[in-house]
Amino acid sequence: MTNSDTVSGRRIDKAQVREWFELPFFELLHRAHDTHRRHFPGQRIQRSALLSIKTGGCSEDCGYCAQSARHHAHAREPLLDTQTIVRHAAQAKAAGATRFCMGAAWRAPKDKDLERVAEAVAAVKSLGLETCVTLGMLSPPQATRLKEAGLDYYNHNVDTSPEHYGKVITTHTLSDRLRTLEAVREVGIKVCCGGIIGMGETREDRISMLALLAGLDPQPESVPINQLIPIPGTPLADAPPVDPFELVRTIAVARLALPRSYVRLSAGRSQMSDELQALCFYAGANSLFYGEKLLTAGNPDVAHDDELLARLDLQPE
Ligand code: SAM
Ligand code: DTB
Ligand code: SF4
Repeated sequence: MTNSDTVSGRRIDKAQVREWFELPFFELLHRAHDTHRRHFPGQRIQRSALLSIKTGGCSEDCGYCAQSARHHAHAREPLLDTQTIVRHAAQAKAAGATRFCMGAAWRAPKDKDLERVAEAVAAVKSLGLETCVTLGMLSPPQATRLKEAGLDYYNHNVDTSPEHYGKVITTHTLSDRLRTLEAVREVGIKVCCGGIIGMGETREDRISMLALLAGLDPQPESVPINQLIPIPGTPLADAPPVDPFELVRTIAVARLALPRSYVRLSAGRSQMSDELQALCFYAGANSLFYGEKLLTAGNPDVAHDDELLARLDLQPE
């Protein structure tokens, strides 16, 4: 049975995901790369730009996050105006990004703020960019409003396994997040949903998280795999780093479990060698954040990424 048969033919449960994780490293890489090549052109990579449109002061206590008001405060910046957002989007387009993602540090947006974001989405979309926002929890009418504005993707991560979730975040639950994902799906916005590795979770947690993501029906179109960027002053500042080959395995299993999704090698690339990133691309990662800054933390500079992609003969979408 091929992997795609597995995907269309039966549920991807934890046992299946565990079996993949436990394959010999090169057998796993081989299968993941083969699956990747069956569903995507082998030498293409999608690039998304990211802009923090409202920074810091968030009510939630996510243990990894620089923007929680409960941790040692980071820079705070109120919601940017549409003109400023559009200026950044135009620059990102000129630099080569095809998707523009806007992030806001909210538990959930107020309706008046959502209206301003909807305006910004429509304006960014009119530049010919795909649009994505991540604003926290949404009500069904808010999802409808974003759909009307022309939003393509909503990012809302499950972040970790159901078992580990409560050890990282206590101010909302995984069920809250799943409810927002449903509201977004319901109105026909594409879903970007993934998680973080390196938050003190076990491999069993990573298995459980990937089984959860693979079981979303339909599967998310886009799956960001973030490696924790340890932020001083947050509870996870000293989390033990994950073995880089475990990251590669996680990407490879994500590729097998979600064969048609874009798998984005997201936060943490500044801390990775070029060689490690190349292994991740071979394992099935086919998207990245492009631009010097993520939301508050750094990302490789554009010149370095351009050179890396050229050295690997990867063509930007
Ligand atoms: N407030 C919204 C939310 O929680 O969905 C949107 C912004 S939040 C910063 C978006 C995602 O960024 C989180 O779900 C998490 O996966 C990722 N993230 C945040 N801080 C991170 C860090 N220090 N290292 C890695 N990923 C991080
Ligand atoms: C996602 O999964 N990763 C991005 C995006 N969605 C919004 C955010 C990464 C944030 C990294 C830490 C920071 O910049 O503060
Ligand atoms: Fe707030 Fe999102 Fe950061 Fe959690 S991850 S503290 S909800 S900005």
